[in-house]
Amino acid sequence: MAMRVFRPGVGRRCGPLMIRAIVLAIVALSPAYAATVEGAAPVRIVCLGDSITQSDYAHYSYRYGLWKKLIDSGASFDLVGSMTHNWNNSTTPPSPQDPVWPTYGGLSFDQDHDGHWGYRVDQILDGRNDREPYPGYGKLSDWLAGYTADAALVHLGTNDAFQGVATSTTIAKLGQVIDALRNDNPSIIILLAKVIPHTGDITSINNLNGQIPVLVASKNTSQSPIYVVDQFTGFNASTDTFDGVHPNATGEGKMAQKWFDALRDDVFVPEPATLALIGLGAGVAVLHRRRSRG
Ligand SMILES: [Ca+2]
Repeated sequence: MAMRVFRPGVGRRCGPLMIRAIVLAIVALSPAYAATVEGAAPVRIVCLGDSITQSDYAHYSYRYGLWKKLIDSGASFDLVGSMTHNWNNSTTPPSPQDPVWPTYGGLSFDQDHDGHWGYRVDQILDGRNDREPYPGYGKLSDWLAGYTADAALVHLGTNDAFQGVATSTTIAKLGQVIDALRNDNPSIIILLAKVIPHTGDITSINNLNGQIPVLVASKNTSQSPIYVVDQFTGFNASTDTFDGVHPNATGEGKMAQKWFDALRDDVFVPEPATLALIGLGAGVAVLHRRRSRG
């Protein structure tokens, strides 16, 4: 099984008949991912964020559950990023200390990511000077020099909200993150999160999340589409975190599912199923015209 990358904009031009045909094809060929594309290049996915993306040495991170779901789907993918370790709860240059991720399907967890513990959005853009040479020091343009992503899962703004940064500032900086990602890949597909809640006063989180769809609407393009991924709804900070902020196993599972659903819907499509549906749609269209003439 393999999925391929969605071509931005193509789906948006489908007419009602083609959409109906695609739905029929997917139903006919379910499971939807029982499709194979030989030789398709892996879709490079970066998980970009703060500690909620990185997670610490005692927790797998949502990335592990997402990785397993992508494997199960048959997707051809590669997690990318400048980071390969979780946070070790130390402010001094550490020796790596990670959870022991179980192998899955005979594969070892792909640890590449760009989750940076404690980072605000402006620090993602500009770096921070209080952490060198701690892993994670640096900034997005530096990190992107080492890889290119086809899709970015962005969960940022929590630290900004904690530290009282104005929502308008955070949103403006998130817009610059989008610009930086596009500077590295003009056709990147961006999944931008409404961030998860924490157990404190979440007024600022709510304010931020309320502006995420506005930002997405203002920055969305056919070449580089952006989609809102609502990580907030359904996430219970009391029961889905281990410290009121960072996801525990159930929280990681919820986040992984939301990201996976978005990747499935907005980044990957089952190629043969799509082709079959288009073919079916064309046949139906021809049939319809003949009947009309006849
Ligand atoms: Ca990788």
